[in-house]
Amino acid sequence: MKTTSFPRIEFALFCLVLCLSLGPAVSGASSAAEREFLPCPDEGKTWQLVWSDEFEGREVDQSKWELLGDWKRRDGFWVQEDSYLDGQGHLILRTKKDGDRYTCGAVRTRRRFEHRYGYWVCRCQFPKEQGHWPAFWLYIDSVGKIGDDGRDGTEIDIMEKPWREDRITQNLHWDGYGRAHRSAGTTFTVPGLSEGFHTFGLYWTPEEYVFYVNGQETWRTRAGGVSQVPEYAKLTEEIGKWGGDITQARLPDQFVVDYVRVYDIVDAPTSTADDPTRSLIERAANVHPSPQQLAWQELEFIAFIHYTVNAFTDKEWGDGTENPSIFNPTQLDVHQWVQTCKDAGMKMVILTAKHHDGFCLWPSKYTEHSVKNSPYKNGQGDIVGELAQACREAGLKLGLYVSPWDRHEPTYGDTEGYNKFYKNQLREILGNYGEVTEVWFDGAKGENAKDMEYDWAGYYAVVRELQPNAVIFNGPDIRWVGNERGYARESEWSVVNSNGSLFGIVNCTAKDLGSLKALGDAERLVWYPAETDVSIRPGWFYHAKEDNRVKSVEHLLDIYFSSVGYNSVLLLNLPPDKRGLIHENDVQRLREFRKVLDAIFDENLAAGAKATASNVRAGNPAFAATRIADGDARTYWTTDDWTTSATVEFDLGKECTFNVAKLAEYIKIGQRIAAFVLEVPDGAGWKEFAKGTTVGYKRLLRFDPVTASKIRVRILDSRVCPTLSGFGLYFAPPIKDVLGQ
Ligand code: FUL
Repeated sequence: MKTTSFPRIEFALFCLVLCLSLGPAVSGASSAAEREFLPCPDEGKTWQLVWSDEFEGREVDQSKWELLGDWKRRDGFWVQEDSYLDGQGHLILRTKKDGDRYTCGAVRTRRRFEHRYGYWVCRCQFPKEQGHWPAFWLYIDSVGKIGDDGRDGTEIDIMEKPWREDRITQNLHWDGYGRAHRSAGTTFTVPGLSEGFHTFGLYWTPEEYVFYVNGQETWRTRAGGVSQVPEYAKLTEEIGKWGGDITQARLPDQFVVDYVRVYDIVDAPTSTADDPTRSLIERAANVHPSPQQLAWQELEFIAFIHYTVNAFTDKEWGDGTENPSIFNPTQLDVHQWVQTCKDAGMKMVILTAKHHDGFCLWPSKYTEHSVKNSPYKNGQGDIVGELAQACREAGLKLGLYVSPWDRHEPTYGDTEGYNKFYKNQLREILGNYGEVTEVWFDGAKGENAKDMEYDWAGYYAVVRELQPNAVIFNGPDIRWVGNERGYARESEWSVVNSNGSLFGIVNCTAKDLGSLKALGDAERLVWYPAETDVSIRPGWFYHAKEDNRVKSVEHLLDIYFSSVGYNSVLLLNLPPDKRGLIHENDVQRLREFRKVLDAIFDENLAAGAKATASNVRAGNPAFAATRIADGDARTYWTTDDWTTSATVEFDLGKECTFNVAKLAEYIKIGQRIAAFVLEVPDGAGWKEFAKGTTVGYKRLLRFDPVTASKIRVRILDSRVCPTLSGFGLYFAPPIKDVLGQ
């Protein structure tokens, strides 16, 4: 390796470009992405983010990265288990001792993202110990080709740090690694480099490479003639003497990567600053869910369990004067509840741990009005604890409803006293039963309820402190769909303009929350998805007189298509009876409902269909139409920015008959689609057979049976650029055939 002396750091050759001038970014980039150092583009050009990983979530996204190993590498081994996410937005490449061998992590984007030119940048924090070193580099197999210098492929080391001191090296290697091997490089010191996070960037044009550290140019070169071929990114740890003596290292040690982003130079769009509508669209398109909101959305179908003294008094709202001795469920079986929910395909159970009557289903130490003074298990029962345990065993999530309106508690009405009491109860219930995934705050309050101010900010703070992964309903995370009938809006946008109030954030019952008009001044755009709560019976609580009024399968199916199928989560209530069991009629109806859902969605006739699109973002295969129906929800098709209408054609390979379609957007980066139609060939051209407005996480459509071997999705309108990460065609047989009626 040839090293040159440290060049002058030329401060003047870069500029700070705010993301706001970037044009809409197709990324899950966190707000950190809004302030990225980017080299100055030429007049009339701008930067566009074409690929990135912010390392959010819990698992490395293998549609982006290949985990290397397990195999020998230099003096150690690359093993897959040493490459993982820390759950705090970082990729960790760990170096450790494993028996008598040393292992470390390494990842690459080979065959997932290969790209030429542009600005490649990684933000990372270095390991502390000797004997191993981190690197961020680009590579392609043709580096091994001899001739044509490095134009046919060059190893581009944007950063390698084999030293403990504040020193790094940047290098180029081409014409293989044998006798023809050529290289160029630079090594230099940057004070403070060994502490904290730093960025390492490469601006690669057809004519030259410019290297940056923390936005400062460190090396500009045309060595090797400049690679003209797409290359992939590598983030690696390596063990070897170059990095010192590994036997002296205190292990494990970590190389922490905050993000990798790749930007391309594109024509600057007409300035959005002079065009308020365009700038609003751009902002709305780039609001995206938190990891918790995304995980919640993926649950799709969840259960509500309404249970309290009302099951014994035949009421919907208890008044708090009930004697706990009436609460006597003699056959209560949380396993029956959980199994019923699980069999129905529900992924979470939300229990009314305390309804408006104030009666607690756990033995709260803050009140006598609870199971501890009831005959249930002789006062030894704890339904919250029992349910939490049963959910854990069955792999279902747990949610808790704790009514702020409490008609029993004497302090209710005294703002200070009651808020203290309520927060104590929240702490008790959120701190003692393991993981809680959703906390349900009900705004209901009777007309004659005593006046007082709820401390919403304080309540939410308790949830965030004790259950940081929980989403808050009617708080900052999830909104009420606006009715209790089970129907979401046909155009259900998850991006809304908050009105600044803490509870509910928006007017949940408004007809239109998400259109550009509804976003209004758009001062506080937030991701705020809808949850659709509805009961399987007319009432929320069990009443024997409603045993024959359990909703029909047709009705439940209609609700499903209008909630899950309208970009919402369906929260279906199942009220246990006096025995403490979900009634046979409800269980039976849920079984039938599941059977019908399975009969519809069992076979996706579009799975693996050949797909082509009228536009693919930057012509990049990573965003090709083939990513839609590949069965992987983490890959998606998208277009260039401001290509707001486009078509995707699916070739099913054979004639199929279908009457249900499913579309899914890649909402991790926002919600975009505003209008679309589905079409099939009619001899002369294409004929429309179904249409819709928003898509979001999931859009389901029902229509009369269509038979075709080709189908086209025509996106008529979207915000900045549409995305699709899933597409399905299904045949729904008549319900009576499925149920053998
Ligand atoms: C409402 C409550 O008043 C009902 O009783 C029920 O719990 C429903 C889900 O929310 O606001």
